[in-house]
This record gives sequence, C-alpha cells and structure tokens, in this order.
Amino acid sequence: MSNDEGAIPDFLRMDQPVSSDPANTKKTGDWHGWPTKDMRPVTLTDNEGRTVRIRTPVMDLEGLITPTHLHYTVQHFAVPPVVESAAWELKVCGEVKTPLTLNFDQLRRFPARSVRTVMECSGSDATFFEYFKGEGPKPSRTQEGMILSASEWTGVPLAAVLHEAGLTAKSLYVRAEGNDLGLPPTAAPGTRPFYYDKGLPIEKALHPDTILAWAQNGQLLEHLHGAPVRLLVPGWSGNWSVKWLAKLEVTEREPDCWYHYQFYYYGTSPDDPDRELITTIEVKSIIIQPNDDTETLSPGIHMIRGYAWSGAGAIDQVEVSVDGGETWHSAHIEQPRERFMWVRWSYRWDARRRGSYTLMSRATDEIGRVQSHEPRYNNMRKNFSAIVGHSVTIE
Ligand SMILES: Nc1nc2c(c(=O)[nH]1)N[C@H]1C(S)=C(S)[C@@H](COP(=O)(O)O)O[C@H]1N2
Ligand SMILES: [Mo]
Repeated sequence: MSNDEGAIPDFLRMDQPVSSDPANTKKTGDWHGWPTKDMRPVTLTDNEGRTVRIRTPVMDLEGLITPTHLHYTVQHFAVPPVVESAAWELKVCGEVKTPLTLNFDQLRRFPARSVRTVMECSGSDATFFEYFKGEGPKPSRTQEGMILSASEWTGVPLAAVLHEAGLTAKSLYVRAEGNDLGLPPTAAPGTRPFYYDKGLPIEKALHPDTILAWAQNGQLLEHLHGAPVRLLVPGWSGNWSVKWLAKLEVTEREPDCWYHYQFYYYGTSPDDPDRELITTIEVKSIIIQPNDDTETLSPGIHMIRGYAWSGAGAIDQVEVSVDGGETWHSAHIEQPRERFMWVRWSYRWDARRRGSYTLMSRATDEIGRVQSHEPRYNNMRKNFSAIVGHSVTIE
C-alpha cells in the first residue's frame, strides 16, 4: 500500500476545515476548554495588578497533578526581578573542593530526573488552630483555597552538582540562597535586609529526589515558582524549596538562617530553648467531597472523597468516620500511591437514614504515623494537620 497523499482519507487530513456540531455555535471561549468547571484560584495582586499570591482550589481538583496555574504560590519578600535563563548563574561555594559557577546550559548537562511531590506550606490551615481553641470560626477551605498543591518537577539532583564541586568531611549543610531580598516585618530592630535562604542538612541535600528544578508539569518554571531554577526538597515543608536560586554555600555548621528558628519552628515562644526546626511534612488527610461548605445532602449513596499525604512516606491507610470518630471504616486508596505524592481516596457512604452526621478522615503513613485529633499547638501556628470534623445533615 502506498503512503502518498491520495491514500489518506479526508477525515485524517490536517488541512481539512474542522466542522463543529451546530450546538457548539452558542458556546464561546476556549474550544479545548469545554466542558470546564470554572476553577479559579484565590489570588492576591500587587499594586500593578500582577498576581503575587495564589491559593489552590483543592476542593475542586481531580487527579493528582495540580495544573500549574492553580498551584499555590507563597513568598515572604517582594517578587524579585525576572532573571532570564541566559543570564542566570549559580554559585557553588564554601566547604567544597572546587567552587563552581554554573550557567543554565551547564546545569542542564547533568543527567535529569522528574519528581512528583505534594508541596504544602507550613502556614496551610493555620486558622484551624484558633478554631480548635474555640477562638475563631470554622475556616472554609472551599472558599479560601489552600496553600497545598502537587506537581511533577524536573531538574538535576542537587547531589550531582555537589559531587561535581567535591565534598569534604566538613560539608555538612547546604545553604541555598534565593534572589529575593527583603526584611521580615517581625525581624529585630537593626536586622539588615537579606536574601531568602535555608540551610539543608547534607543527608537531605544528597537525597536523589532533592533536585534543582527548572520545569514544573512539563513546562519551564514560571517566574512566581522560582524561575529559572529553584531548589525542590520533596517531603519537607514548602519553605525549604528555595525559589529564584542564586547560590549554594556548603558549610560545616548549621547556618543561622532567619527563617529557621525565627519563623518555621515548633515551640511555645521565640525564646523557647526547645525550639525545633520544622522539616518533614506531617501525615494528613482532608475531605474534599462533600466540600466543607456543604450543610445538607439528600438521602442516598454519597461518595466521600479526599486527599491524604505525608512527608515521611507513602500513605498506607485512610479511614472514614461518619459519626464523629466513634467508628471507622477503611476507605479505598485510589492508585497510584507514590512516596512523595498525595493519594486520592474514596468511601461509598450509604446515607439513607435522615439525621445529623459528622464526617472525618484519618490517614496513616507507611512509617506508622497516624493523623491525630489534637493539633500540635505552636507559637507560629505552623503545620496544622489534625483531623477536622465536618457536620452534614441528611434531610
Ligand atoms: N526565594 C524564596 N524561596 C521560597 C520562599 C521565599 O520567600 N523566597 N518561600 C518558600 C515558601 S514559604 C513556600 S511554601 C514555597 C512555595 O513555593 P511555590 O510558590 O512555588 O508554591 O516556596 C518557598 N521558597
Ligand atoms: Mo510556606
């Protein structure tokens, strides 16, 4: 059979006009976007109208990957100027055998890898602390969105770059510095503006899934997510994943980064001698269906669905309660179930009887951590991960 033009049936030819069902003429907007549930992130804009903060409509998501335009963004200082990848450089210095300066092309000569991971800001769900203490209204994740998302990130292992520079017995921390300069509003008087930085312990820095990422969900990084290159530390709170990466300084002693013991810590006060650095993401689950604005449902079969994740390992089990935690039922974990990703889970609820119900979900990860009923209270209101009850009436 010949392969010339004439053999190609008309409907396969790319130069044919595309016809559309007459019903479509009434529809306007993006053709490839039909049908679409209108999903909009909650955004904050700067005084020139540019988006600077994004909260993810987690309650409306399907699947495991958060589309990039819906992925949350957080940063502490003003968004820094754009650095084109052609002008970008990364300095690798400190306790290494050979200090390096890498440009974008040189970075991309190392063998790459992709990592799928949930990213959660330590400040996610912070208002639940007040709610649990009876000092605030119940927050609505549906209306407020969340600083919680999941992406596939592509880049090179930080370990490859560190090995190129050469490690020594004194290479114990890697201080990653961004290109955003600022001064936290709560910094002590006299504190000078500084570039956002975090000092990663060498074990986590050398983990093969800790990468210097230049792409997210199949596209080069967007500026708000740290272009041209960011650090990505899967399993640890979002604040470790330094955006707009400019410098890696290897040190022997733990660097005194401001966002360590003045902000992202567990403790009772800024002077608590037992302050503990926040690292691994807690084990946590949330119910997305029915969403937390739903007050009533009709009698019948309802799917209770949600997400569950942990920074310490894959999710092993999710249980659901409809009676406020008296009895628990095993939920179905929807595949795939990956080390750093969240899972989707579902429970078929036979809700034929009218009455009041309190829905809860409880996650267990593969290292045996179980989501707790009590929040871990801390001065900075970080890492809320407790089980939240959601009341619905079947009527
Ligand atoms: N350079 C820089 N990197 C940063 C921050 C920052 O303020 N500056 N914020 C961190 C915090 S608190 C979070 S939660 C994540 C958010 O990453 P995203 O905006 O891509 O979601 O970036 C982290 N990386
Ligand atoms: Mo964060």
